[in-house]
Amino acid sequence: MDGANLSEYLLSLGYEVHGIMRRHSTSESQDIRIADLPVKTYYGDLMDTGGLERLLKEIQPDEIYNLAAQSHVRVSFEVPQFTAQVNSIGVLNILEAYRTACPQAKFYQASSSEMFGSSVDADGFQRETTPMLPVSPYGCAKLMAYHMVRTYRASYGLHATNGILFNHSGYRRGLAFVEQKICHAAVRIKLGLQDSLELGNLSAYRDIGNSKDYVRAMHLMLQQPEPGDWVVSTGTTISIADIVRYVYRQLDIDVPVSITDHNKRPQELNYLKGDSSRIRALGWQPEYTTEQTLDEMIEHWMRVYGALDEKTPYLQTR
Ligand code: GDR
Repeated sequence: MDGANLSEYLLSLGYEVHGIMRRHSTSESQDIRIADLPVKTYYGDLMDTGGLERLLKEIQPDEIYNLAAQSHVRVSFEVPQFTAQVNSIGVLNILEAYRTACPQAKFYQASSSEMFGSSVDADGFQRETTPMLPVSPYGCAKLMAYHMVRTYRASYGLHATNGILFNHSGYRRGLAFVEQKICHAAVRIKLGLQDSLELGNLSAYRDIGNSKDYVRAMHLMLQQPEPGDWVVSTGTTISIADIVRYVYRQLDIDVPVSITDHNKRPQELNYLKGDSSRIRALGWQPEYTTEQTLDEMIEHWMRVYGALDEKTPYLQTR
């Protein structure tokens, strides 16, 4: 999602965009979200150090955005070692390739609010200075990467930056993430295509922005004379139960939610609300509220299911 939205934004600014993608056995779906964009793509993987170095040498980018990860928090409990390999060692691999092949470039690392874990400041916010106490293999792995970026910045004078992004979404969001799962299921329930919604923990709170706003923040960070670490968030928070209530109300439906263990995590991050004053002081602010982002997703699925003959490669490969 962020790769596609960031590509779109950079292209609109006149950038030439190169993207690395993993090879899947279903090759028709691996670049589905950027298929319509003039992005030059290459096969690559954060584990393939030689390939990363060769590509960076060849392309000589001005800016590098590392958005690659095993990005699902619950799944990180099922594949903790793989998650640590990709989300920690993988970042170290790309930092090494960057340092060797194009140290004059600027580097962005997709750090995450999941790094805060159980830690909240007394005023109810998380910010750049909040202690980080992750509660998932995903959060632990992202935290190591965050510190690697800081270490490489300080040790080698690289323009290496962490964006500490809180949850963000939009119509391109994968279906495994809760707000997209809810919007998709609710539209299907509305249209009589499905009769139930299965979720895990409804009492967690998340600060949910819009990916289109957040990719602007990523780019803004790399335009700063000095690298740093910036929180990106809306400053509001909503429970999963309230997301369900809002989406049901928009669609005028009312179906009980079934709670399944399969959708729960061994340990939950209960509460996120980010203070993004530092990046707002640079001129960034979100254009979308959480509710407007949910509306965007509801409308997307209504359009997809309302017009199945429409050319919708996004749907066809799901
Ligand atoms: P999160 O997003 O873990 O915050 O990480 P996710 O949407 O997976 O979960 C948000 C909250 O919803 C609860 N939940 C469920 N979640 C999922 N996926 N599926 C369910 O059925 C369900 N039911 C309840 C979760 O327990 C949790 O509390 C996202 C990812 O995009 C990360 O990559 C990113 O780093 C962080 O946001 C910021």
